[in-house]
Amino acid sequence: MMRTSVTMLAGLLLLYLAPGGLCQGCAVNKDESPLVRDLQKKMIYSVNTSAPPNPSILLALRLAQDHNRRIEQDMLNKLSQDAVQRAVASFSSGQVALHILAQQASCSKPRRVSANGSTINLVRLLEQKFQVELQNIVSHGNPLTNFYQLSLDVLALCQLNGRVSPARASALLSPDHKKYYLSGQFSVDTAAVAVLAQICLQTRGQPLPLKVDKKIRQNVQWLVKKILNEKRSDGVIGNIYSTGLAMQALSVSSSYLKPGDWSCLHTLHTVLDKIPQGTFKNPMAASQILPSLENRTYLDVSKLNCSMDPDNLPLSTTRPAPPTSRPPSIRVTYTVADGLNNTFNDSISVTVPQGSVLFKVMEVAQDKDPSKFSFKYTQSSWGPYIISVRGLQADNNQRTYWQLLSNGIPLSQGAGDYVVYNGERLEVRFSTY
Ligand code: CBY
Repeated sequence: MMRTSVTMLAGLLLLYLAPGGLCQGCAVNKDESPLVRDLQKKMIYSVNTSAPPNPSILLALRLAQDHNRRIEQDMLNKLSQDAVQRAVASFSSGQVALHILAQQASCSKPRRVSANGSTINLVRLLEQKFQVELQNIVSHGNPLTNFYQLSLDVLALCQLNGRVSPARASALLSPDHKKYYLSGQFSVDTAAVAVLAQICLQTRGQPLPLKVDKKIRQNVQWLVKKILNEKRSDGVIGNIYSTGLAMQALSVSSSYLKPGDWSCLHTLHTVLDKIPQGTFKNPMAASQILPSLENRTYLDVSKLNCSMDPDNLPLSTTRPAPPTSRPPSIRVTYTVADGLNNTFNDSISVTVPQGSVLFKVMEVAQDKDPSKFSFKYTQSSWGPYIISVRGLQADNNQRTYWQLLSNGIPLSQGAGDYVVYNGERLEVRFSTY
């Protein structure tokens, strides 16, 4: 009897001392929680009826402590409708994966999503889309999308016990420059989701064959080391927009960390400091940071108990009013360049109201001189994504894209979010990643 209690106590102590472990207390305290609630409310207000519903937002809201049940139910219904209507043709594999996680987090069954009298099996659809991604690797050397989405696919299939072989998945997510680097820069976001996916494979279902288990350990060890290499002195990992996913990855792989490798609380406080500055204004950015503020990860979605949710997040019906006074004008230089074949390189001076985003600059330039500055974009979950400038189009199979730069340095925000300042030199450059 005595011995059992001693063993139990020792076990508890170990759990407490484990780096990044459950009891380390990497959660916001009472004083800080209004910041988190604020972020949550902004995400809810951002939902706009003309844009397609966004599964990352519901996923994040479901992982939070506080809830507004009516709004979450409403989002779930809209996502189900969208899945039934658009999934087969226009969803990428990663979008299907996020829809699956959002459904699971809402205690709803991703294998039977119904709306308007139709039903769709999202897990089967993902299995099919995942196969098409793998075929594209064989035929073009690249997946149809990217390794971020392949990792989301493995994560969602693993959580739902879908068809995914751990042996093949571990080969797919093995260390490789082409998989984890974008434009010569290590992609912390991609690595973080790859860690979540592989920890899922390790901990769900049957124990893995020794060889596969070893391979996954090696992969995770490499990914964790690379993620830690991207840690800045202020605790940001990669950039501020990859930090939320990196926190999730490091907190599920605490057994791979040495004491002192990472202070979760240090990172958490830096993130909290950025909330009032509007750094996470983009609802997609908010959705990727929120789970880490709640000390949760995407691996927790299967553990949520929806009937226990409090309905404690009241929303005021009046939205914050936009400012009315007219801001002064500022002037910037805007350049479009074909950085690969040097077929053009043109600049224009543009005047816009203070507080304008890069996208506005691009529109004004396009109006002034369409023959040089015309462009096309698609609406992504992050906002406008530039697909072509002056008829020159980005191509995933060639790994080409339109890179956004300020004074020669790549932006860490998209054209719809980046606020320009007076005298700035902005550029949109055709590049490879
Ligand atoms: N989502 C995806 O497939 C996107 C995965 C992702 C790794 C993503 C970042 C990470 C995330 N957390 O969501 C990603 N970006 C990718 C893969 C890409 C490539 C897309 C093409 C492909 N192979 O699928 C590519 C071309 C390398 C890319 N991102 C380009 C850009 C630039 C877009 C410019 C344009 N043409 O409009 C840009 C603006 C970088 C630049 N300076 O040109 C860019 N990305 C940025 C800044 C970002 C961050 C956005 C942060 C923000 N606040 O807006 C990002 C979070 C993200 C989205 N990209 Co990419 C990375 C970061 O900075 N931490 C799956 C889907 C289902 O949701």
